[in-house]
Amino acid sequence: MTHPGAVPGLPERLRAWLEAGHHAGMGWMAERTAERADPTSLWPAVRSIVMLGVNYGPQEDPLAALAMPERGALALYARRRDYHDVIKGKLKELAGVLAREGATLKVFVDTAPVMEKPLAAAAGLGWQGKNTLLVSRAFGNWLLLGAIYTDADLPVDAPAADACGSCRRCLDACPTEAFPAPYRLDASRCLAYLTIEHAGPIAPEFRAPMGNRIFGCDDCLAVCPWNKFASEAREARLAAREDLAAPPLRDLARLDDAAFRARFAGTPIKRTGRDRFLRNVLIAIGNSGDRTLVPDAVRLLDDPAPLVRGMAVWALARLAPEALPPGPPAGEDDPHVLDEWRGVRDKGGEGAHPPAGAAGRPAARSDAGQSA
Ligand code: B12
Ligand code: SF4
Ligand code: SF4
Repeated sequence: MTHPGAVPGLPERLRAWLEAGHHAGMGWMAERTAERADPTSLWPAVRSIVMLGVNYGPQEDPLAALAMPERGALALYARRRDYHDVIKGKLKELAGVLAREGATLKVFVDTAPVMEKPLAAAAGLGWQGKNTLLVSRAFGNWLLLGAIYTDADLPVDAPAADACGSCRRCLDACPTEAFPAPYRLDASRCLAYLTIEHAGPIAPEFRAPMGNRIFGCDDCLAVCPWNKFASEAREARLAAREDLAAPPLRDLARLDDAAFRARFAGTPIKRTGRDRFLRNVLIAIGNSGDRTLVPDAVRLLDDPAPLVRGMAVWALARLAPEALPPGPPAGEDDPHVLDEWRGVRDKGGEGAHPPAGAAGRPAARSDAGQSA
């Protein structure tokens, strides 16, 4: 538990992040900044804040799928039911108890401008690590957060001290060099942003480093030494779905809109929509080195969605340039798709560069910034 003034300097830190453009295309982060950085601006009556962390610790190595380039790697949080629903349910239970004492309450899980990590750190759940996430001595990096604001005066906890020390594993593990400095993240370079939040084509420089990460990224979480104290998630409603541990890219490339919605119903993946997801799957196919996936990429050259057609061009140019027709089909007039075709022509084909998966491993940090 903490109080609304527990993190002085938050408005300045948020402003610096926004001024640096580190929110990328998330325009909503630049709106309602006063409410985000100061709980009393969001709700003047707030006196105390209860922060909740829900453990979603993995059963196995969360990065195991990265060694299987013909399969997709999904962030751990996404391989299960949408945490928003689950945490909101838990917060409401807790809020019910406080409400019986006569308090007024508001419950938030990403639903309002609330800075959950610094508030959770102030409430003693852990500290913000150099990867910017809330790291706990008891659960490592695997806590999802939610908040209750209340007008009741509750006792406050002491904040937890930063225990990163001289470690910088998370910073060094990032495949796209998304940390301009410790404790600072430039979302425009982060694969979690690019694969989930970003709507358009992913810039070429990030495609090879993506490897087979098709929804989110756990690299800077999974390498943290504090995870040795983590335990497996106990909340049954957050149990991981086995079919999402490392799904074959072939199956994912065949999803139409209805199949996509059915497969990912109730998970955070559904939110991105089929076209954005297929964009990511095609980049993974391009990186896979698995030529049995060529027919699927060829078929997607004719997909109704320009985002998908464009990435099919890139994937084939990288995986099997000889399978790519000599130029765009007559009638192709989407500027993004035509750009991809131009890219192939100008560079003589991405296939000139060995796909990341060709060596049996997905692209790692050393691939960042290479031709893609
Ligand atoms: C926007 C957002 C994103 C963006 C930007 C992430 C970011 N780091 O800001 C993107 C899309 C990239 C993203 C990615 C992910 N996200 Co996100 N995201 C959010 C969201 C909605 C807001 C975060 C925010 O306020 N950012 C603004 C910046 C300015 O705030 P900040 O990160 O706290 O930045 C601080 C530092 O810069 C610090 N600072 C600056 N200098 C210094 C110096 C020192 C010494 C210190 C200590 C601090 C410091 O000051 C800032 C303010 O505290 C929150 C939910 C919420 N409402 O809080 C979830 C949230 C942070 N995400 C979450 C998760 C799980 C993820 C992913 C792991 C998902 C995945 N596997 O793909 C990745 C992790 C990437 C990463 N390393 O951060 C969880 C994190 C849980 C936890 N244990 O921390 C949250 C809290 C959602 C939830 N309800 O559980 N996310
Ligand atoms: S989530 Fe992945 S891409 Fe984003 S900062 Fe962490 S390691 Fe880098
Ligand atoms: S990996 Fe190291 S530097 Fe990064 S959050 Fe964990 S302890 Fe801190």
